[in-house]
Amino acid sequence: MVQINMAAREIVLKIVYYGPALSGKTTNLQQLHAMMDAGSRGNMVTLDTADDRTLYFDFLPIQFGTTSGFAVKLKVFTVPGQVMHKSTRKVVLAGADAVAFVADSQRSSASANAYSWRDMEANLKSNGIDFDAIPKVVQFNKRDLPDIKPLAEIRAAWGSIPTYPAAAVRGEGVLETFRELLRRTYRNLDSKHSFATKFGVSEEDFLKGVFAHFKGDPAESAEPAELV
Ligand SMILES: Nc1nc2c(ncn2[C@@H]2O[C@H](COP(=O)(O)OP(=O)(O)OP(=O)(O)O)[C@@H](O)[C@H]2O)c(=O)[nH]1
Ligand SMILES: [Mg+2]
Repeated sequence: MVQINMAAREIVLKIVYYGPALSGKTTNLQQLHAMMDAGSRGNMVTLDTADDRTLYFDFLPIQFGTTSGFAVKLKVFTVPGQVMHKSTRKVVLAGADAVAFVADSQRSSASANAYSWRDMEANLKSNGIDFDAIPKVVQFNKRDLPDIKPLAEIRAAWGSIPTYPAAAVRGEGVLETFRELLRRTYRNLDSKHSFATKFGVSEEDFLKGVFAHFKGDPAESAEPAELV
């Protein structure tokens, strides 16, 4: 859960990338890491099996300042998607402040996506986290592959939950997903902790603070046409 340290003027947030096996969670973190300037990111920790499947988690620490002098630390994790790692997913999800759900857009992955979404809901609840209230964004990854669900169909099915198209392997849609998640995280924090008035950190200040450290920051989320 969010840690706010008034004396050190510092806030620590935990963000978790969740989703079925092979959907591209680790790839999202690798791309975020590659796009950041070296001063704001820490080393990315990856615990893999031999065939590149996440065994325990990936971890990417990000640190930035805001114009009001507040330091923000983001601890970004991925869970291992393979079904057998259920208990690990629950542990990694503990204390999460926001979740990015990475779904695989291929039609053949629909049931794996649905299974993983329900698994996330159950694991959030068993960690005492309010599933409805936690900030979340859904990314439909692998838009570069054939036989994917059209975005219109996806959005009709997901209703009010924001969905972002991506081809994470090409770095497309990765920042857009992250930006929307951070925006929602900020708004949630502000409503719970009056962030803007108490700490003098506005939404713009918060988002600018982090996105100043990314190369090729996409301006307000214009959707790359080729992903639709
Ligand atoms: N075609 C295509 N392949 C992708 C995309 N994103 C990731 N991949 C590939 O999909 C495979 C799995 O990606 P990972 O990022 O390791 O998936 P994961 O969700 O971390 O998988 P687990 O750790 O097992 O849960 C890798 O071979 C990636 O290169 C994409 O946008 N398009
Ligand atoms: Mg992985």
